Amino acid sequence: MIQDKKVVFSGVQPSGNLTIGNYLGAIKNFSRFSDEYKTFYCVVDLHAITVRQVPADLRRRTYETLALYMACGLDEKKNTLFVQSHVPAHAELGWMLDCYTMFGELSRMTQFKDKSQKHAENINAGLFTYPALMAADILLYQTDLVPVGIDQKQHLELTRDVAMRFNQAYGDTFAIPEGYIPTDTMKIMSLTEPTSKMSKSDENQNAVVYILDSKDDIIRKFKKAVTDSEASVRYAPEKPGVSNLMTIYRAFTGKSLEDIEREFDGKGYGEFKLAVGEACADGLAPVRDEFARLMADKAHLESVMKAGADEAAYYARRTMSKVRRKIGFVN
Ligand code: ATP
Ligand code: LTN
Repeated sequence: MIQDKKVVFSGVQPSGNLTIGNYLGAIKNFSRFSDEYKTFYCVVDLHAITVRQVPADLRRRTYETLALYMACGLDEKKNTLFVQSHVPAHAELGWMLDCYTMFGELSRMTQFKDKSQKHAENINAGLFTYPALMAADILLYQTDLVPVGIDQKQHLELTRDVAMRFNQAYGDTFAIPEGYIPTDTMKIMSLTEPTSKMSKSDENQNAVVYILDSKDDIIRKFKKAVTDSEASVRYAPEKPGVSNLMTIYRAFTGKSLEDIEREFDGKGYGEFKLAVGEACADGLAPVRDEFARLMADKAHLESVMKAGADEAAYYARRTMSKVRRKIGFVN
C-alpha cells in the first residue's frame, strides 16, 4: 500500500515482437487499474538478457514495448512507466533475494525447464535465478496485485514464498502480492499447435499473431490456423484449435461463447476464421495507429521513461533502506 492506494506491478520482456497473447493475457488489462491503484508497468530488459539478444534489437524493442504500453491505453500521467535497468534497485534486491531463494525451488520452475531445453547452448545462471529477480521487481514496490497470464502463476507463488520467508526472518518488510489472472484470456494458444502457448519467441511466424501485424497478415494467419475435421464451431477440450479461435473472437467482440456457436451454426470454418481475423485486425487497428504515432517521437518516449524511472526509484529506495537495515548492512 502506498499513500492509501493499493499497488499494481507488471512487466513484459522486450525480447521479441509482442503477440496477441501478451495483449489479451496481460497488457490489455493493465489500464483497468490506472484510476484506483498506484500502478507500475515495467519493460523488464534485465530479464530479457537471460536469453542472448542482439544489442540493436534489444534497444529498439525497449522503446517499442514502452510505446505499446502507451498505445494500449496506459497514460503516462496516471501510470508509472519505466525500464527495469534504469532503476538499479531491481538488480540489487534481486541479488539479495537470490540468497533467500532455494536451489530446489528454482529447479522446479517449468519456465526454466522449458527455456533450458530451448536454449541448451546457453543455460546461464541468470536463466536459473530469473524468478528471484522477478520477485524483486514485485516486492520493491510493496505490490498488492500482479496482472499476468497463467504461465506466470508459478513465479508468483515463488514470489509470495520468498516474501513470507523474509518477513518471517526479519519481521514485516514486504507486502504479500496476489496474482490477477484473467480467466477468459489467461492462455492464448499457438495457431499452428493449439495445445501449446502462443509465444513471442516461436520461430514459426504462422503460429503467432503480432499486435503490429498488418490486417492482411492477420487474416492470412487465421485462415491457416489449425482446426479439426468436424467442421462445427463448438467450444470443447477435444477441439483446442477451434476453442482457441473462439476465445480470441470473444475477446475482440465481447460476444459470449453461446452467441458465437449460434452465429456460426451450419457455417464452415472458412467463414468463421475470416470473421475472427477481421475482428482481431479491427480491434488492433487503433493500437497500431497510436503505436506508429508514438514511435515517431523518440524524445517523448525518452522523457516518459526518465520520469517513470525517477518516480519508481523514489518508491524503490524506501523499500531498500528497510531491507538493508533488516539484513544488517551498515548504513
Ligand atoms: P517468451 O516467448 O519470450 O517467453 P512471452 O511471449 O511469454 O515471452 P513475456 O514477456 O514473458 O512474453 O510475457 C508478458 C506477459 O504476457 C506475461 O504476463 C505473460 O503471462 C503474458 N502472456 C504471454 N503469452 C501469453 C499467452 N499466450 N496467453 C496469455 N498471456 C500470455
Ligand atoms: N516473468 C514475466 C515478466 C516479468 C514480470 C515481472 C511480470 C518480469 N518481472 C514482474 C510481472 C511482474 C514473463 O516472463 N512474462
